[in-house]
Amino acid sequence: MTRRISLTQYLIEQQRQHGHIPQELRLLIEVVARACKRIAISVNKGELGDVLGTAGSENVQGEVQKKLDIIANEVLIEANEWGGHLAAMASEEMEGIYLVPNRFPQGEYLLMFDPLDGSSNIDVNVSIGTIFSVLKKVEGSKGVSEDDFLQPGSAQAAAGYCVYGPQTTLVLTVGDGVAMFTLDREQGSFVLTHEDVKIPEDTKEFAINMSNMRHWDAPVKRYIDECLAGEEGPRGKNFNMRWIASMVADVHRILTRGGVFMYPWDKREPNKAGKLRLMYEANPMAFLVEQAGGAATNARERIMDLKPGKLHERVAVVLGSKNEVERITSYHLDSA
Ligand code: AHM
Ligand code: MG
Repeated sequence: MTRRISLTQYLIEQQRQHGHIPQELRLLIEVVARACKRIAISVNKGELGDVLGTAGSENVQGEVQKKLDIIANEVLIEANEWGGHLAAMASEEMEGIYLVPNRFPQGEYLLMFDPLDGSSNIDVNVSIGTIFSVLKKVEGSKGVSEDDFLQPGSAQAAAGYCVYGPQTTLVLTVGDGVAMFTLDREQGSFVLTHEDVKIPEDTKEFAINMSNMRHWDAPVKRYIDECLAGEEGPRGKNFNMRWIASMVADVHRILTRGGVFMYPWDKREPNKAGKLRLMYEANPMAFLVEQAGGAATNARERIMDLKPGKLHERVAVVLGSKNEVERITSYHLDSA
């Protein structure tokens, strides 16, 4: 059985014994976790807390903002701005970067987040989550600008998500494997429930929004057709499909029992980008999935090798069980 230690104890072990994280990073992760607890409280109140529905505004990508998108964004900023560990933050819900106000001490880290992922599921009581990624400011750079954020995912110091589902679970990597912590509501603390999470290399389960099939590129169609052909087809086995439409929940299932998740580029998008955001969604999930022995590509290249060109960059995403991701990637490379 997994040792039932708190998130704090886990992080202190990472700091002391393994030397993986400096104290500032440990404290920063604790603050993010505290913010997630506050967001979980709002999510759980739902209609009773008057937090459901739209806020009557749009974010930088022209998407309608939900009340909870805005609440979660504010909670994360308020919790993190005064701690002294951060230089700046960036969020899917804000156009530019958020500089730590001068009245607070400045740190070396940069925090990025999708405050509430799976917005379309908020009002229907289906799992949603917060995704976060931590970078370190490039050494020697004075002040902080958007350029400081444009580092490849391989530079992440930590990444994780908190899924608000039947349980509230925080999933974290600091580059030493993946650990899961379940929120104990009586105690108010995250408790370690899975250590050294591993994604099986093979799977019989895929996740994709099938309603986009008519827009797909040929290699995506080939892969899914082969899965759907079942035992009689070239794969010689039957596949199951799941699509929650909350990346956090789909990735959580994959970290728990394997599978492959795809949000590929499709023909509606002229510049070959996908729907999901590189900095707030793809990079942190790719870091977690790789740390659990899986793989993550944009259907051609490793996601964590991509050099971002802008903060809100979008990217195609294929991640999960290693052999399946490699197969989908090779179908794309063969067709090029
Ligand atoms: P969001 O960050 O605005 O919620 O959008 C991202 C979400 C992902 O969680 C999910 O995988 C995808 O969008 C679902 O998209 P679709 O509704 O096209 O199936
Ligand atoms: Mg999202």
